[in-house]
Amino acid sequence: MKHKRRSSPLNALAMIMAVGSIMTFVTPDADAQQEGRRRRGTQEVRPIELTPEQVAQLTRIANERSLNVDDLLAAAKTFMPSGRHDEYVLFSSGGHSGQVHAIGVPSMRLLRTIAVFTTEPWQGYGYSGDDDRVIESLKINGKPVTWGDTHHPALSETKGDYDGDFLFIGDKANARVAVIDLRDWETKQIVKNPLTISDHGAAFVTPNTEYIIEGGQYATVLGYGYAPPEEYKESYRGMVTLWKFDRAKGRIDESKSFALELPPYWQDLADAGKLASDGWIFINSFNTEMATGGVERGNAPFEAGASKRDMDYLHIINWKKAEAAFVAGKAQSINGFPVLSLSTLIDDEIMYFAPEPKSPHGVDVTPNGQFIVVAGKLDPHVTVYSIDKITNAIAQKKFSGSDEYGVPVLDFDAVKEAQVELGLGPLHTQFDDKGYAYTSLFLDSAVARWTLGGEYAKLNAEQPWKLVQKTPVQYNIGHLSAAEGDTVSPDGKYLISMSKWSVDRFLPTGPLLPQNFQLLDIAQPGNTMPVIYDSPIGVGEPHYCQMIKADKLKTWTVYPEVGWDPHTQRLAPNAPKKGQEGVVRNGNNVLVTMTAVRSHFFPEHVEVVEGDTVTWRITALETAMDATHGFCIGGYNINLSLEPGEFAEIKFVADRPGTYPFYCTEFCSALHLEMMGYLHVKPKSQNSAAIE
Ligand code: K7E
Ligand code: CUA
Repeated sequence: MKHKRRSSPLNALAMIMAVGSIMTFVTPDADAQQEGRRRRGTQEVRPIELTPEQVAQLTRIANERSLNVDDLLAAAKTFMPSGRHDEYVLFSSGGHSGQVHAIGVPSMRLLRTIAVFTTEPWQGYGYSGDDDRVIESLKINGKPVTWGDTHHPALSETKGDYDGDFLFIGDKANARVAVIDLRDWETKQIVKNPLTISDHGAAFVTPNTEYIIEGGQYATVLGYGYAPPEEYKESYRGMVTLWKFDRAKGRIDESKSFALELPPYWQDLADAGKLASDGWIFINSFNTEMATGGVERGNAPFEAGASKRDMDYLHIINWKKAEAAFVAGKAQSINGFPVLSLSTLIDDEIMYFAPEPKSPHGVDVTPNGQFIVVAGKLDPHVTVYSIDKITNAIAQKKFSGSDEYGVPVLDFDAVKEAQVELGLGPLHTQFDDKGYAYTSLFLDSAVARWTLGGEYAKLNAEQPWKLVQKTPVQYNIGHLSAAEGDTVSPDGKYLISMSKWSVDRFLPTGPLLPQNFQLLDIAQPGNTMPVIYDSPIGVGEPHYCQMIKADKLKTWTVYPEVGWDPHTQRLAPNAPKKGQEGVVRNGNNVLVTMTAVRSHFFPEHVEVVEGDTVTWRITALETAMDATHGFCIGGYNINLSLEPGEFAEIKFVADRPGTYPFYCTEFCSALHLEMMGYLHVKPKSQNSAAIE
């Protein structure tokens, strides 16, 4: 039943007429906007030859701006003329901003932030009123946890190569994993690990994205249990979870996912084997001392207790055998989630340990899968293991003993391929196409280039397993990322140094300074590896990023059909259609059916009564690229982003009477400011006279 205010000067007929007159007025505006864009295209590309006058001009500008020749070359390598697109896209974690940032390479321009674990109004992420889908997905034990600490993004892979379909990322603070669909660059799913509070080794994928790996970090009593620190060894446990990915659905299938119980060491980063090592997962650990800290009780602090031993354990896990044990029903349920016990891991020969030097951090598998590189944090070397040596040692039972929980420990010398001294504080390693590896040196503030051995030795002029050079970075690099650097066929060319401290690199921004992403040109072999761009990252503290060739992405620029629901990636059956708009009351429930197109909402007046439950559906009728509208209702904490073709639904109880302007929050057109309307929430006391 439609209702209207008797006294309203805008009766339905007048409203329709007003809309009609605006439409005729608006159409030329929208067309002119499109036409103007077509006229201003990209500049023409022709080979250049600098005239003596131009050389003189360049020289003069360089001198005026105090630029040297290297600076000019760096500018030429990174500058993107207007309208030209970058060759690579870097998907970066946003650290405790909870988001993912997409950056073009080599220009280093920030293209977009993707809202993941933190609500974000520009994208209408978490601002659709009561029962918001995002808020629901962010709930832990019934309470919304509206931020995350994103560390490791992982692009989906097919045969060990980025396929450009999906991106996964872990939330270290809350042990969650998110799935982002790279057709519309939106978060589609968030799963919470039922075993552990926080994690770290997430997300990493197996070579065909069969599983998304989520490794733990700080041991707890699995399944949200409790035990005092005195019972650490008996009751606390580590874990790694294998989330099964259903590619056709584009979702993690929780019913086919399972975990492995690990000793209460602090598992750190993980990587999946590929090619030669396909079927294996490698996970670092520290605090194999099982220190329980307690400075307040006069004990050694964690930092000392957890660094006492010279060796920790590289966890070597056969995930195909683990999967077989899970399918065979060998898992036990903890907090409703299937877990393979430590004894199953030992009995079924699923997991082995290899000693690794002192509190390692990064573990990275070479593109051919042959070598596993571990970087030691407190050890100036990287330690390289060979998968052939590991599988031989397992077959020949070359063990140096077992750990406290009975896990067999492989003999270090039997599995070690090489150790290469690089410098202070090695953390993470990446690879290129010329047989080089690149390791971040946190304490040295440098990127080390070194040579791999085996089949890689023939790809460059230097001796295998040798440091080639170090490029200083500013300052204190954490992760680094090379073009297609985690695939079976890296591109080389570009490397990002994710420098944690920017100190004096940029204008100060108060006491909170941005991070510094530095672009290194790694195209030349040998000892040439200059930094060619510094990019302030003032949107969080990124940890890891991955760089994909832009032409692998199959991005939609508008939704495939008008009335599209991005959450289901399907046409929404109840999406409002043009001509069906209206306001329908059913008891205390009011259903608003609305469309949005440049430059009006239809309807423009919505009248409800205090206490009504309002369901409000909007379809953006636009089909032109970039014709996005917003929709906000001030005071009700509501804001949507309505991209071309998108359908969205909001729900709220109209619990405060008043006259609420709603408007389009995206400057969409010349008449954007007029793209508004009123929500009239009539006080209950005046209601009896109001409804016909
Ligand atoms: Cu080194 Cu979480 Cu990968 Cu930070 S981690 S840097
Ligand atoms: Cu639509 Cu502004």
